[in-house]
Amino acid sequence: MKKLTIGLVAVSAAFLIMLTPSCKPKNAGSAVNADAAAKAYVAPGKYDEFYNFVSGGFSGQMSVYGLPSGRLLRVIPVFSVDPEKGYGYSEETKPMLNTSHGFVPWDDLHHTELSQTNGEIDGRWVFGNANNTPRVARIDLTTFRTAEVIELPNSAGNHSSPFITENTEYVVAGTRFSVPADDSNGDVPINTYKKNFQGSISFISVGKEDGKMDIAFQLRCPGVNFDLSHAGKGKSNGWFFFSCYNTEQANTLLEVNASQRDKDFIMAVNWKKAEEYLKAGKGRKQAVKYAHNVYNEKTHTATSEIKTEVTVLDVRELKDICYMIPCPKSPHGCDVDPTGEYIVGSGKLAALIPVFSFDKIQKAIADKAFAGEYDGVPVIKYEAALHGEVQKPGLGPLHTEFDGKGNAYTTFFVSSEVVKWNIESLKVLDRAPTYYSVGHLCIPGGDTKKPNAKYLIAYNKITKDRYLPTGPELAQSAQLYDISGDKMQLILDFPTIGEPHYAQAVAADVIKNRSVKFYKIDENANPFVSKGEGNTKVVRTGNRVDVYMTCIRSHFSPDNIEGVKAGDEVYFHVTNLEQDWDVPHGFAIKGASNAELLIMPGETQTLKWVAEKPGMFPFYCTDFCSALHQEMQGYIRISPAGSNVPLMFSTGKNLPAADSAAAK
Ligand code: K7E
Ligand code: CUA
Repeated sequence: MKKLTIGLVAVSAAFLIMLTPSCKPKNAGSAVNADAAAKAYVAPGKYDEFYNFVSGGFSGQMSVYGLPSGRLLRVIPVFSVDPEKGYGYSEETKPMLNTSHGFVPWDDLHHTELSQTNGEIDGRWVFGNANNTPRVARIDLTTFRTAEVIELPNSAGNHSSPFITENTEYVVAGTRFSVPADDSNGDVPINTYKKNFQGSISFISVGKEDGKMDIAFQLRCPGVNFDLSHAGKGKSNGWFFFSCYNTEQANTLLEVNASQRDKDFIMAVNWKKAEEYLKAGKGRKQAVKYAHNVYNEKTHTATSEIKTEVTVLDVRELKDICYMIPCPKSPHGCDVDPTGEYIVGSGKLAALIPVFSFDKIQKAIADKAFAGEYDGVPVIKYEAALHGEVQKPGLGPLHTEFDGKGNAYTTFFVSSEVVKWNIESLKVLDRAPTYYSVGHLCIPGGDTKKPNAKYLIAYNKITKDRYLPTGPELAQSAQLYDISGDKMQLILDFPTIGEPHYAQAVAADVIKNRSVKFYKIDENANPFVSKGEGNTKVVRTGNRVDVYMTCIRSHFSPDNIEGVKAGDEVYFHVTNLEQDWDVPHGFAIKGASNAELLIMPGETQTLKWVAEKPGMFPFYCTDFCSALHQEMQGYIRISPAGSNVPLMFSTGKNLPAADSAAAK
């Protein structure tokens, strides 16, 4: 949160001040006692009970923690290059970061969403959103790798994303920024927002077996900011709910100008209806450009395809797809309880939490209990949709998850706490301080039909004095609570990578036995594979040199290469011949301007390296793989352009002497 600029005036100043983080809660020092700490203790050699998939925020990655220990198990590169793993640097993975804007090496990942079957987490995939250059990624949980990335046209700031339907039929993504449509002239005055800007929601279909994503259709919506969303479930399956702010349609100083109205909206979307219209041919084909990137597990190679068309349904014309439900005030989170009956809006600037009833929404639609239209979309009367309000819950409600026992847990950014309340009675039952301003929260399965409500994790935006100082920026933090009893009990703090937003967790058993241990070398279909040392070679084509290399404990083959010349483009295609769990080898070469390779057993990865000048260039394995890891190395000799040193390579024996100077 930024400090208030002097000069901003009265109207919203009080609310804005509310939004700045609170001071340090009292008793911050003694939050955890030894008994509580024992609950988070996972003995050496023991596994955690849960996997926790945490968004990395502006790191663009996703991190995987074990719970309850809070141990960091892995960082999965998704939308940002990761030199540690060669992601976005190896020739095979570069296409994953291709977009209609070209290669984009960074993004901002806010939300993780695990795939579901029948409204329960099935452990197959986890999705993530790119907030900046709008994309959705699918991570395969057999490999913990990004398997697919799809870009979203007509979007900017893909924030209310990626949320899924209860059988993962769709991953849904709403644009944060409204912008002119991609096929219209965007070169218009900014203050023509009301006339020229539009909202867009993408329904991305997901292949039942292979998970393959495709943009099934988009909804053209009023120009507002879509913030978050969740699918209906059970009785409300077939519907999707989006929080909207800036219904003022302001285009400048939103902190004031988008806080004018007493109520913004939750937009209810009948996606089954949209499907009917789509079938009936009511969609308009629109010319657009977006990238669709897929990683092939057989070739260990990604491809990127630019697609050129989407089908758009205009909700201002097809009146019974979307309905606006007034929601106080600048709603952020939009969460649906496990029964599918209750929809919770969390107005950042509201002093209460409104809870809407799906049955009442249906009745209001049937009775036409409307209070007019908003930009062509019917507005349901607030009272007609409302189940009730939680009164005085706290300040700055953001997000809600559920325990499956009739209770909801809401985070409060301003008052820095998690508040437990009963969904039926709307009574506050418990509150627990967080240290400090909390954003999202996660209960394993907490947005599904079957929460596993043993723990709750709060993801905090600001940690102040929880950790040792680390310069001007402190570690971001997660806090773990035991919620198995009536009262929440804080049991652990752990720092996180980047800035955590949403996270999801699932019982370890759902995932751990599916984990791939290594790639079968026989099935390696990378065009540059060497399936044994006997197949290794070095091939020159003009000034391109392809090195077909293998690695196995503890040498490369070839490990002596001569006859490469300054200016040559050298492609090291390194195949890891190991067929054992957890024996990666690394490959790094002096002067490489990209990264290392980290090659999994049975895999082939390629590093491009330009031989800039004559000299001797060592390469080595970066991953400690055996007692003789430090011996795992080699040399490539670079001769001047035009030299006569013949192309030669070997392992375990000397190359015939060729003297570059003498050969001239
Ligand atoms: Cu951090 Cu989900 Cu981007 Cu709320 S959002 S906190
Ligand atoms: Cu291979 Cu170290």
